[in-house]
Amino acid sequence: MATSAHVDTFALDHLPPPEALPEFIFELPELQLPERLNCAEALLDRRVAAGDGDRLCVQGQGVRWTYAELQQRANRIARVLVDDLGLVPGNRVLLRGANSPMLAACWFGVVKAGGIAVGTMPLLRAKELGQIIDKAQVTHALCDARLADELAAARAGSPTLRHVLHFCAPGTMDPASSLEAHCARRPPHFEAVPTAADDTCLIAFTSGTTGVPKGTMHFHRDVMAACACWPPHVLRATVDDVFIGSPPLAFTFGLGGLLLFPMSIGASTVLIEKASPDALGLAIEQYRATVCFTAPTSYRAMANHLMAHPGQHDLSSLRKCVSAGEALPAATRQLWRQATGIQIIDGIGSTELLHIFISADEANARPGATGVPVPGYRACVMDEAGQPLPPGQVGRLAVKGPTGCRYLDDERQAHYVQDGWNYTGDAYLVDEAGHFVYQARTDDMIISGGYNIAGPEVESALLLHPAVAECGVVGVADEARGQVVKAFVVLKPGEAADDGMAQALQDFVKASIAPYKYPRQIEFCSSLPRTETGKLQRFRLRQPAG
Ligand code: 3UK
Repeated sequence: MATSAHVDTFALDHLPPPEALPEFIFELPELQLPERLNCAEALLDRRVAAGDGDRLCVQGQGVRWTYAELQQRANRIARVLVDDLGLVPGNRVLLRGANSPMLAACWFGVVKAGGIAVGTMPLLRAKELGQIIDKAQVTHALCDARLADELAAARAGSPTLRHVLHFCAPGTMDPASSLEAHCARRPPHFEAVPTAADDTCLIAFTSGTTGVPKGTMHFHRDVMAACACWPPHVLRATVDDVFIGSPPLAFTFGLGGLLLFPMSIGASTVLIEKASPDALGLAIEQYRATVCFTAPTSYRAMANHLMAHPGQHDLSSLRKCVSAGEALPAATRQLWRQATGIQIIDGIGSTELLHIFISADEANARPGATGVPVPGYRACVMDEAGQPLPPGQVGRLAVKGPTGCRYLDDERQAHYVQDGWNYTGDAYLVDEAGHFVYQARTDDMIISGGYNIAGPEVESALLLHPAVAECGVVGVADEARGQVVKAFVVLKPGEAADDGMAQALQDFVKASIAPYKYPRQIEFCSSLPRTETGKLQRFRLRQPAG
């Protein structure tokens, strides 16, 4: 192994001990990576050196940058970090902003300089930012000026954070102190720091909804491994594709899908700030985007909109659509196909494993199933004792491959990694054809009257009813049955939320899946609680109303 280029050894010092790591496998020829590797150099500088500098790379917020232009911006940012702010390789740099070309330039600037990028979701408040800063011992921050307040509040209690620069500063801020002003005073050249392939370049915090956030550490080689597995084997986009989508770059689903993967093939990406289903539909049309990444609910909302207002949006440029973050209900797959003709590519990934490890392309998609292990990965459904289960039986999903879980100084490492396998916390079964079929998060399984019931299966059944816009199904405490199935249902506009509707929905579910799974309780609501990454917050549905 090449020696580390980190001068600040914080990441090295806080990796899990070797015996707590998952097994890593690098069997594919494309996973034979060099020992010296800076992934920013590999994705950006090499592209420019190969003569593709004039190709369009990133657009959004009124700008269009070629690869050479992004490189120059990243170089100036790296110079500012090193020359003005004293960054040394291994320092952690917090990034805060909605998706934008400038945020992408910051990511590449940090990583070229040998820094460790720490992305943060735009909606995080001071308390959560403070936890992240403390956990990752963040030393520097680059922050969109419009999101400055919460970071300023967090900074008061976070002594490690020494330097903050703002970008996109409005007229009211001192323009000379902005990141852009610093950049203008620096040359557009910067040689990437020759990091080791196993130097950490990214600490991604989980979008977990409870407890202290967990930081997952990823090496330069992990980034290149993620680019070498799912994108060429399943997505198979081309250099002329225009990527677009909603997940924040702070979420590794967005970082990969909207930045690393397009750049790994010399394609271009559109980074939009607001990506509600409406805004995303509009942007797809405006930019003639061809490859879209978003969550299942967003496809459902866009499809419903398209069907309700035919001809209003022209999404004919789209050719590939990727769904991840939570299970894709068969009804949503079908609806999107009806609305656009496109078969969605579903894929399960996790922050711990960086990106997607089980998926199916358009030709192999099976409604209700996630797919098969992505080349480079192995997956297995295990019983409680860690033994593989036969097809058809529900157990715990275990995965290994070229990427894997390394929590930053966290006892929960022993929970995610057992016997060299990454346990994602999902209950799955493998069907006779070898497809992995999602059931539920293991701790979300509903046990009612002795039966195991997976909430998402009931949700999928309800979503096929024409009156249902969205729904969430959880178990609530019940004296007689232990738990009973309860559905929270958002109806489409104009539908009546009354007892007759509840009865109709119950009958509808009983007619399509085993009757004991039907929701004994139904509560109508106007929206469902979701994370910034589109995941339903089931724990909030379980809390008694109040
Ligand atoms: C769930 C899915 C069923 C599953 C992610 C793609 O979601 C991502 O990372 P997170 O750490 O959450 C991981 C958990 O989310 N999940 C994700 N995708 C699916 N469940 N079908 C799916 N297609 O519980 C998993 O354990 O937030 C997704 C790429 C990168 C990611 N970080």
